[in-house]
Amino acid sequence: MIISERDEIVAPRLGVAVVGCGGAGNNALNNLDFEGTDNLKTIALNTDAGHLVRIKANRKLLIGREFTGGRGAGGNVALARKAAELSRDRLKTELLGSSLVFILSGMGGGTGTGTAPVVASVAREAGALAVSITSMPFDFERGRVERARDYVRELIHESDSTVIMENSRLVKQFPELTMQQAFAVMDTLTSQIVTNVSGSLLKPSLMNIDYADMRTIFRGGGTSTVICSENEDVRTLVDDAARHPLLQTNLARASGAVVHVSGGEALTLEKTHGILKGISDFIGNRAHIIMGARQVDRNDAVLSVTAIVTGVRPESW
Ligand SMILES: Nc1nc2c(ncn2[C@@H]2O[C@H](COP(=O)(O)OP(=O)(O)OP(=O)(O)O)[C@@H](O)[C@H]2O)c(=O)[nH]1
Ligand SMILES: [Mg+2]
Repeated sequence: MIISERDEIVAPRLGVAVVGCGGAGNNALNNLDFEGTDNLKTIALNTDAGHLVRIKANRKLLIGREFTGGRGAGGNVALARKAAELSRDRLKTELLGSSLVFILSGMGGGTGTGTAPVVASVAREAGALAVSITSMPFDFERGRVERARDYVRELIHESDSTVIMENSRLVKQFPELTMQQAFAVMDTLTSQIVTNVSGSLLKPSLMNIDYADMRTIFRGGGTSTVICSENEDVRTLVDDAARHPLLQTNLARASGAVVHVSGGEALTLEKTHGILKGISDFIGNRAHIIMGARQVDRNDAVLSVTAIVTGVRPESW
């Protein structure tokens, strides 16, 4: 191809979409703070009209009204899946133009379990990288645990990468937490991952994450886990991240990681380097690691790190 001087070469603008599926997915979506992030779209999808009303999102899709009356799927995965399948075209229209789609859900109920794999499949059809973030039920949720195990495989199959957060793991680590507090921990983690990764793709950063690199990491990912920590001191920050309750102890098979560091004025080049080096040391040098760093508007000295580590299977599987 010959490009004349008058031709302007414009890099295509990246777009990110975040889709909340079912109750848990939409609660997590509602918790996100995307202020000032252009090119980011939030979509709330549910069979439950009453829950959708309470969610803030750029688009709200009530699906399956003809068979649920807008009252939720009541744990019926097949019904929710059918509702999502019938809404593929609407969904695809919403997702066209997004390079990265995060799909948020909690496994174990009807809507999140049945719709998240369909959303992931539509996202990929629309040309996007589909990264699902889902939670597995608490052990005491009985029937839901088996249902979640059966169906999460579908989600993994349809997504480029699936971040799995196990509620029961959190309980073992922090038995004093109430269920609502445990959900809040999960929702905060989801929020940090989604906002940091989107931010360092879309916002000007000290070190931007490269979309092509991220694609490579997530494409080979399978299942992933998340870690995060906050501290003023670099060493403590890295040690806490390494001991994160949701982190699988066996990182030997980790194939990649997307690591993001942020902080206010305290985030010097030396500290950024120290954190990134510390994190890559414990993830191991077999993994393909990409990094982003962004200075944010905060006037304390707290630094924070979040990472998605790919190729890590939950221990209990
Ligand atoms: N992180 C998080 N997890 C939740 C929350 N609420 C429920 N969960 C978990 O997610 C699983 C699925 O629950 P919901 O998302 O409410 O179910 P749903 O997908 O709306 O399914 P139906 O209501 O049956 O259509 C539960 O078994 C819980 O383990 C929440 O607010 N945050
Ligand atoms: Mg529901």
